[in-house]
Amino acid sequence: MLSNSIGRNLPWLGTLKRKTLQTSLAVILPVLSASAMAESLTIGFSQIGSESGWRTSETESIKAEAERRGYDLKFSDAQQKQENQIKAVRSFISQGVDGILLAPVVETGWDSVLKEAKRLDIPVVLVDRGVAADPSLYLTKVASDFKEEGSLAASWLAAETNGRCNIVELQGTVGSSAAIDRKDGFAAVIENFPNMNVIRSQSGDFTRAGGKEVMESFLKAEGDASNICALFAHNDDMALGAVLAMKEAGVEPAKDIIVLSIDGVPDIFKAMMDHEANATIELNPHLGGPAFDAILAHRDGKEVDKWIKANGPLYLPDTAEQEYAKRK
Ligand code: GZL
Repeated sequence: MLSNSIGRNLPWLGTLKRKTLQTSLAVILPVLSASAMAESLTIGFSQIGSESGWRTSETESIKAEAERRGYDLKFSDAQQKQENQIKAVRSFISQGVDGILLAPVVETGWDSVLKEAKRLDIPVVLVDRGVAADPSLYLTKVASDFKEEGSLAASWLAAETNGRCNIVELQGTVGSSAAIDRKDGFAAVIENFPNMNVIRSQSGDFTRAGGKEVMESFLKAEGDASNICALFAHNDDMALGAVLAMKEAGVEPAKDIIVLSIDGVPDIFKAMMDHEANATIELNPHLGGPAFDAILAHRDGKEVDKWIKANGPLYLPDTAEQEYAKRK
């Protein structure tokens, strides 16, 4: 079809035999498609902050992927404040970027700024967390199923403790989809075990300092650790902070209290090698590729799924050394 149209519109081509034309097309088309692939985009990326080792890995991975593709990535670190993220998204919109990546610190409060982007047909891709907004307001979400992570964590703990365990829980950032859904997924499983109970639960805001501070308060409130069977932390950084608090209180982490968390950052594998952590569920930080591909697909007029999932497996100390070597 294309060969006919080229023949009609370029008379000099008319003298070429079909074979020659097909040869020409065989040369031209790959170049065209390659240049379409190498289309240089300008992308705005509103990142939450640098509260955890995982967050830093995610930022570095997305920046590296943009670099690899030759994109102009405009990066904003919101220091974990939603108002800074909204300001950054508005700035990207006024700069007329080709697409926006948003890691939403909390679930609510995004409708108006997402509508502003939609009005100008600037696709917004949610990376790593979700929003409580009309899905038509964003192109897609590239994130794990946090409920699945929570239920995987609880299922492992139930098997590990024969369904008998008093648990203290370090929740992530209040109002974040990661914290809300990990907590719900975990609770939905342990409610099937009458002798498994979350006896204390509080937010450590996904940071090491927060995890340490809250774990200190749990130990103080309990008087000693004998009534605590396990810690479930919504991320490794809070678990590592809690491990410090346990050691300062003379409690042996991973022995006196099981240490279970999520992210799979290098330091949690190091803690396993030091016999100070028991299990982690990997969270994939490499979200740039799927996010950028979704924007390209949108530009090509293709349908994009509303949720591009990337759940990871649970790791135990028996493979910690090789996992640490891969990640450090
Ligand atoms: C989850 C992500 C969480 C990580 C934490 O996708 O939003 O935020 O589990 C990070 O390490 O702070």
